[in-house]
Amino acid sequence: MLKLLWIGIRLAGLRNTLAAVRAARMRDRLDRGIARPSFTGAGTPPGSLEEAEMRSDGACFRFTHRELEVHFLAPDLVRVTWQPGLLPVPYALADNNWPPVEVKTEETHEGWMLATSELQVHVGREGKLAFRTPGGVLLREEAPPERLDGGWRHRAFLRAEEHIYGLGERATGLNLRPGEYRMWNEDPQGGYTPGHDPLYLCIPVYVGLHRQGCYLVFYENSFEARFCFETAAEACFADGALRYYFIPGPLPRLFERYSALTGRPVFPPRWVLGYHHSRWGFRTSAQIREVAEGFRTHDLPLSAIHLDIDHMDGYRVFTVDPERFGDLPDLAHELAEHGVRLVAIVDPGVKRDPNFVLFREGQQKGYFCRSPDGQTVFAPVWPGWCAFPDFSAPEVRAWWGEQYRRLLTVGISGFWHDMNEPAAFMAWGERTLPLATHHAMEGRGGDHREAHNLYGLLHCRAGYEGLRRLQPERRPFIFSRSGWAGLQRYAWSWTGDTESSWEALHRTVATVLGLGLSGIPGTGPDIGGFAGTPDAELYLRWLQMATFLPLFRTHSRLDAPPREPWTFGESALEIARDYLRLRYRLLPYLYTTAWQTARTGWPMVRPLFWLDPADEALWDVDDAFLLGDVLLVAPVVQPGAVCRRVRLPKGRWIDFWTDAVHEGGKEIEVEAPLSRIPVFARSGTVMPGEEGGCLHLHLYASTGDAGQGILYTDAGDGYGDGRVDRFSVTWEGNRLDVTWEGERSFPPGYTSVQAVFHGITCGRVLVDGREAPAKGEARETGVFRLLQAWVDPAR
Ligand code: MIG
Repeated sequence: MLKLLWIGIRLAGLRNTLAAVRAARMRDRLDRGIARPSFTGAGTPPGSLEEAEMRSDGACFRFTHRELEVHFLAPDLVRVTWQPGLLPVPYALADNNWPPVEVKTEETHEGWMLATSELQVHVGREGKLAFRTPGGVLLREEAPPERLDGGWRHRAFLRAEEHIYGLGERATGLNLRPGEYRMWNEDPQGGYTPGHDPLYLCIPVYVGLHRQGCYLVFYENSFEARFCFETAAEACFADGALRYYFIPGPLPRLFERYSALTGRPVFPPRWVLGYHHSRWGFRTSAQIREVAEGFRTHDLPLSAIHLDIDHMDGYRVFTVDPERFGDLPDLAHELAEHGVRLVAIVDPGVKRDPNFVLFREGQQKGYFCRSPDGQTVFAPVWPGWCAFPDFSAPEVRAWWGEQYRRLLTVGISGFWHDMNEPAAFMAWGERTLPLATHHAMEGRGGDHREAHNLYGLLHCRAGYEGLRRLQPERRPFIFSRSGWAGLQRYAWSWTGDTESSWEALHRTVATVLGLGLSGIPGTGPDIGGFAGTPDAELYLRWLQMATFLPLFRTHSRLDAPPREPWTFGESALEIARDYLRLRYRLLPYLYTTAWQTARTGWPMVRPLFWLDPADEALWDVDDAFLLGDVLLVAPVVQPGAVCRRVRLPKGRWIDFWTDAVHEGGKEIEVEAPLSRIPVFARSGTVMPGEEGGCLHLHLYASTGDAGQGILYTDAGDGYGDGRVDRFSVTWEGNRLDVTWEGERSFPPGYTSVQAVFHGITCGRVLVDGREAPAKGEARETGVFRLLQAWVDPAR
C-alpha cells in the first residue's frame, strides 16, 4: 500500500495524489445511493412456459416471470434475449442487413425446437436451453437463467474436458478454466503482474472447446459482470437484459460469423507493420531526432517513433508544447524523408483550464459527462483536474473527431489512445468516473455502470470516424488500451503496462492469443516490459517474440533507463539488428495476414489448436503461437535457456533457420541459442517475403506435402484496388508443381521474383518450361504461371 502510494507520488506528482484524495471523497458522495453488485445469493427462475409465439426468424416465449426471444440472424448465428431489463444500445454491432433465415419450429416433449440448416436450439418448459448441431450433437446446455436484484446469473454446463478461451485481455493462462474474472475495464496503474484481473480491455465473449466441437458465446451487456468457470460456466451481470449470441464452430467459421456480427477488423496502413520505437520520457524534439539518428547510424530499420504525454503542452490533449516540440512539423518532415512516422498519444481527459479552447468549447456545448444534478464531473489525470467527453453522444464524437486535424497538420500519422477505461486518479475505490455519472447513450440515457466498459470503444470510434472524414484517402491507424466488443472495427490495441519479467514475457503469449480469440486481432506488448529494467537477454527474447506479433513496439515507463537497441552492448545490438531486419523481410507475409484478418476476422496470431482442434495436447499450449497460415513461433520464455521443447501440430514442419524437416503430432526439442527463437513453417505452403525490391517466394514443401499460399499487395495505404496472388503447391511423384494465379505482371513494388526452396533440394527447375537460373540457394523466376522442380534424389 505504502509502496503503491510512493509509486503514485513519484509518477503522478504530489498535487495529483492530493487531488486523488479529494476526487475519491467526491465520488463516494455521488455514488452513496448506488449498491455494488454482489452476484451472490439465490435468484429467481423464469417459472414455467406459458405461451409460445413462432415468428419468421425465431420465436418468443412467455414464462411466468420472464420473456425469452430467440432470433436467428443467420443459420449459424442466433440471438437470445431474456427480459426484463434494459436492451443494449448496439455499439458492439456492425451495420448488417441479415437476410431472412429459414427456421423450422416444432413442439417437442421437453418444449420447443427451433432448427436451421446449421443449428438446433431447444427451449425447455422451465427455461433450459440447449444448442445442438443439425445431427443432434450437444454443443452447450444452459440452466434457466436466474434473476438477481436487477441483474442476472446465467449458468451453462461444461464438459469435463471443456476448455474456455477469450474474455478479452487477461493476464492469466490461455485456458480460463478454472478461474474467476471480472468485466470492468481497469487501469492497474503503473504496471501489472501475471494473474492480475481485470485489465484494460474486457469483453464478455468466449470460446468453448470440447470433444464434440466448439462454439462462441457473446453477451451483449456492458454492465459490470463476473465470469466463473468451474464445473459450470457462470456469468453474472449487474443489470440490463440478458442478451447473448451463440455461434457454432468450427473455429475459422466461428470468427467469420462473430466478425460479421461485431465488425471486421481494420486493415492498417503498411507502415504500421514495421518497427515502432517509444518511451515515456522523450521530452524534446531534439531527443527524438537523436533517437532516430541512432537508428540510422546503427543501421537499424525504423517505421515510427511514438510521442507519449511529454509532447503536450501541460498534458492538454491535442496540443504540442511550443518550447520543447515547437518544430514538430519540421521534425515530422525530416523523419518522413527516412520513412519514419510519428504517432502521438491522445488521452480522453480534457484539462480543466478556462484558457484551454477545447475545455471551454466542451463546457459551452455541454459535451462533457455530468453528474445527475447536471454538474460536469471532474477527476484528476495527468493534466490535473479533467473533464471527460461523453462519447456516447454522436455530436460529441463528431466534435472530438474533428480535433485530430490539429495533430495531422503538425505531421502526426498515427494515434495512441491511452487512459480510456476511462482511468482517473482516485486515492481509493474504483479508479474511474463515479458510477452515477450520466451518459447520453444515443439519447436514451444511462449511467456509468453501463457506459464504463464502452468508453474506450466509443473514444476510438470518435477518432476513427474523425480521421476517415479528415483524410478520406488514408486508412486510419489508432491503437487503444481499452475497448469492448467491436473495437476491432476502429483500432488495434497493446497489452498495456506489463512488468519487465520472464513470467510476464511468457504470459504475454496467452494474453495476445486470448485477445485474438476475443475478436481483437491486432495487438502486441511493450518490448522488454513497461515497468522495470530488462537485461540484454530478457530484452532480446522479448524482441524476438514481438518480431512475430502484429504490433512490434518497444516502450517503457518514465523511470526505466533508455532501451534503444544499442544500449545493451555490441553483441546484443547485432542480434537486435537481425530481428529488426527480419521483420522487414517478412512484411509481405505480415501485410497479407493483416489483410486476410480484415476480411475474415481470423486472429493474425492463433493458438496451435487452430490447426487441429482434435489434438487435446494442444489445448493448453500457452508458450507458442501461429502467425498466419504458415509460421509457428515458440518463444524462449526461460532465462538461460539455449533449447526448448515444442509441441508441433500434425503434419510436417520445416525449421525456419535450418530447413530441417520435423514430423508433427508430437513434441520435439530444438536449439535456441540467444540469437535464435524457434520458428517453423508448415510444410505445403508458400510464404511471401521481400528483400531489396525482390519478392521472395519461400516454398516450404517437403516431398508430397501440398497446400496453398497467398500474397496481397496494394499501395500500402488508402482504399484503392489491391491485388491477390494465389499459389498452389502440388506433387507429381518427386516433381513439385507451384502454380501462380494472379495478374501477369510484377506485384507493385517488386522488380524481380525468386523462389526459395525449403525442406527439399532441387536439381532441375523449370519456370513456364524454361530453365530457371540459380541464385545461390534460390532461383530467379520472374512472374510465372507454373514452376516445376525435381527433387534431387542424390542429396
Ligand atoms: O498512467 O502516458 O499504458 O504506455 O507510457 C500512465 C504515460 C499513463 C499508461 C500507458 C503507458 C504510457 C503512460 N500511461
